[in-house]
Amino acid sequence: MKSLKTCAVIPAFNEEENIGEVVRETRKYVDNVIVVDDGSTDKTFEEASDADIVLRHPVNMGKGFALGTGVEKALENGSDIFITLDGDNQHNPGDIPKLASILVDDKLDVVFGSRSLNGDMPLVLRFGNWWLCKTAQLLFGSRIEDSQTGFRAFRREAYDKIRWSSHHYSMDSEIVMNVGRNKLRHRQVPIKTHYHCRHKGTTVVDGVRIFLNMLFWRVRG
Ligand SMILES: Nc1nc2c(ncn2[C@@H]2O[C@H](COP(=O)(O)OP(=O)(O)O)[C@@H](O)[C@H]2O)c(=O)[nH]1
Ligand SMILES: [Mg+2]
Repeated sequence: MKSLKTCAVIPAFNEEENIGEVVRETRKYVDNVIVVDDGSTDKTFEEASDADIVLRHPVNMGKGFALGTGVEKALENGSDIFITLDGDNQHNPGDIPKLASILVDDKLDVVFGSRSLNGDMPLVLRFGNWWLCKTAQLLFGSRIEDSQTGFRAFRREAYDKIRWSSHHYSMDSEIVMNVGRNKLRHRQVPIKTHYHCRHKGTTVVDGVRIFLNMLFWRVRG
């Protein structure tokens, strides 16, 4: 991938314990790292300082909004390939070359890092994820096995069709909807995930909200 510029965009909300390591690992695999500190009240901003760019929302806006802020910056920066991954160390940055090279070599629009739904994933997440994937398939024709993954790669040219407007966790399903509706070329690639401390993360209420949003998008057309 000689001439294509790669950029990782990492949303982070109160991730002072994880973001430093995520940034240092991610730097090994991309040209630029952008962190969006989403109104954290801890030392996330300072801990992210090894990134090329650290943006800061004055107040918490939600993961979807934070990723939007980061991708807009990466576009300005002239990046060609965007990789999104979480700032809580759940993803392995070492998987980035795999996602990016499949995207480029197979001339795809999006590559999803797909977590195993029968491995370490806690039961409630596994069921919720399955349910949301089935809903997306029925409503939008998207055949994605892990629609809630935050680890994905896409190319600049596809961003207009992928672009989401959800501020919170529904953004992952909105991308899946956009892939189905716009028939974007995509692939799912297995990735490893760690489920360490789950003091935060998607809840059942988030799952219901995502489901209702999908119904709304379907009706709105
Ligand atoms: N929970 C939460 N995470 C956010 C927010 N803004 C950015 N993030 C980041 O988004 C990523 C995924 O969030 P997380 O809560 O771990 O969700 P999950 O693991 O996908 O269920 C993490 O890197 C968070 O730091 C926000 O408003 N709320
Ligand atoms: Mg998480």
